[in-house]
Amino acid sequence: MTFATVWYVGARVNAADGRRTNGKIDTMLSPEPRAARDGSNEREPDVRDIVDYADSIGELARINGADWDLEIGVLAEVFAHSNPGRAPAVLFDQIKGYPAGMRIVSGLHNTCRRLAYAFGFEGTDDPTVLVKAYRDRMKSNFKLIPPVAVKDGPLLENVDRDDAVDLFKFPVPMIHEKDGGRYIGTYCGVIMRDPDTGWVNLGTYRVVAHDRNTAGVWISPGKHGRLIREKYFKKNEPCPVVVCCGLDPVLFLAGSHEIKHGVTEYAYAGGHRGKPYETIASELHGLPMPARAEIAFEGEFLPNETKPEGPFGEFTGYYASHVRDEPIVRVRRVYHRNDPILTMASPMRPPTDVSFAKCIVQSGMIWDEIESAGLNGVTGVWCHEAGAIRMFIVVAIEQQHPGHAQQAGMLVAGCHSGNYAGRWIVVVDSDIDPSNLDDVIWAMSTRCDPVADIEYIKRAWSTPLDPMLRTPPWENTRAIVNACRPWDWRHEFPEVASASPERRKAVETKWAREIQEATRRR
Ligand SMILES: Cc1cc2nc3c(=O)[nH]c(=O)nc-3n(C[C@H](O)[C@H](O)[C@H](O)COP(=O)(O)O)c2cc1C
Ligand SMILES: [Mn+2]
Repeated sequence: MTFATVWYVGARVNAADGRRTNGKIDTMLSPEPRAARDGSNEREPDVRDIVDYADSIGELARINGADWDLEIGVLAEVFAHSNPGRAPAVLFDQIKGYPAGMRIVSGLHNTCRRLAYAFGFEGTDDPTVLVKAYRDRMKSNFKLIPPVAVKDGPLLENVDRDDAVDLFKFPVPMIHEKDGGRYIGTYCGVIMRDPDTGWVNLGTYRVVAHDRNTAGVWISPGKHGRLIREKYFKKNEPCPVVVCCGLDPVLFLAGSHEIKHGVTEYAYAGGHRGKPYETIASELHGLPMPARAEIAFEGEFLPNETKPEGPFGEFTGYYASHVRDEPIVRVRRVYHRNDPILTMASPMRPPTDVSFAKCIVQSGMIWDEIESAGLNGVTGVWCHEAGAIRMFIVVAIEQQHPGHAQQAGMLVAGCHSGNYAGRWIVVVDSDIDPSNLDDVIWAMSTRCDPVADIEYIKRAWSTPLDPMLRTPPWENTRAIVNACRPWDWRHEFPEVASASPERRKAVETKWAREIQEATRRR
């Protein structure tokens, strides 16, 4: 095993990282995609570009010689847990039993810098700056840009047909001991077309390789791919599908977030790139595949054929959905680049190798949706990694009217990006940094009466993956915690014991050298 690049930054001091901004974001990033601004970056970065970028900034670890069987998944976990939100991308090569060049990457975009690069923002180390940049882009100049079809691309460098199909030609990892199989699709996009409208959906759903040409996909009830598949099955027809399991972060983030029903994730991802994605029509069903993807395979879900699927680690950090019979895909085409890179998201107790970036994007999406719904005075939104991203969401507001905090909490709970599989929504005042758990716990501890200030929403959209649910219907309860100063006596609420910003600045300036010396990282 070799580490070509050893990458290390001292322990992460949660998202705020020692910075005290009193909830205010003091740096701005241009919302314009980089390419649109300076004309560089002729095409959108693909997986390899991001690997190279990570390497160029010292954020890539290389591991040669690891086993696909319970080593690569565990190493991904060790890296992700060693330094949450700051861990390097890990590129596995010379995988046991596979030719050199058949690679796997974990954590491709899971730091601020790599995510900023993927989205075309300037580099920053501050997650709240990125959240704000995302939201500014959505607010100012974001447009959906539909993909364009091209005839050829790197994905077609190798095409295996029918009897030549073998999913295990790739080093499909066995991630954890208790997993029910080798999962080829984790950091993936499952592409299907609505038979009535022609809308193409690309969703991230886990995909197991049952055998050389059979795959199983688990899709939660209500997810777009499931709604589409049900339309075919209702007519007793096979459902065409392409699984892309080597794709760039922007497309992955589009696929794994709640993009509106009827909007193709390609157009959302293209909007962030500022240019259309190039897609190639798949051979059998004409489904659009990303031309620069690493690996994709094509076939059909069969209406009456199932196989046991699971258990598999889930985003909550558990195996909650156990083993069930799920539809299978008969795989008839495999497309891949030379020396392909399988992209992997290793499911584990959070934080994970994708959760930091997911928190940033989901926070930005929720902020965008609640403002679009008319909410005023939002100063921050943060989804916490420890809350499995979806289950502990904090929104900060400048309270402006009675009921404002309640409105904010209800909107976060009810908007499309905040609704699925949630649990806790905490509303805080604008002097609280929502990404800083010390701030949030302080607010919950000192500005909230649990009896008066917690509201419940019952029968909300959850999933069999919710560890607290054992049987259908997959609905759960949300708690909206109002941890803002009570509106009606906010002016009499005890004052915070701290120096005024002016006083603090004056003292900090006078004692700058001593402060720097005393607080330097060791
Ligand atoms: C790494 C990762 C794995 C995921 N696995 C699944 C899954 O197996 N099944 C599922 O329904 N959703 C899964 N999700 C969540 C969906 O991708 C997400 O809900 C997305 O909105 C689905 O796309 P859709 O809205 O087009 O249905 C996963 C998300 C991530 C980040
Ligand atoms: Mn969708």
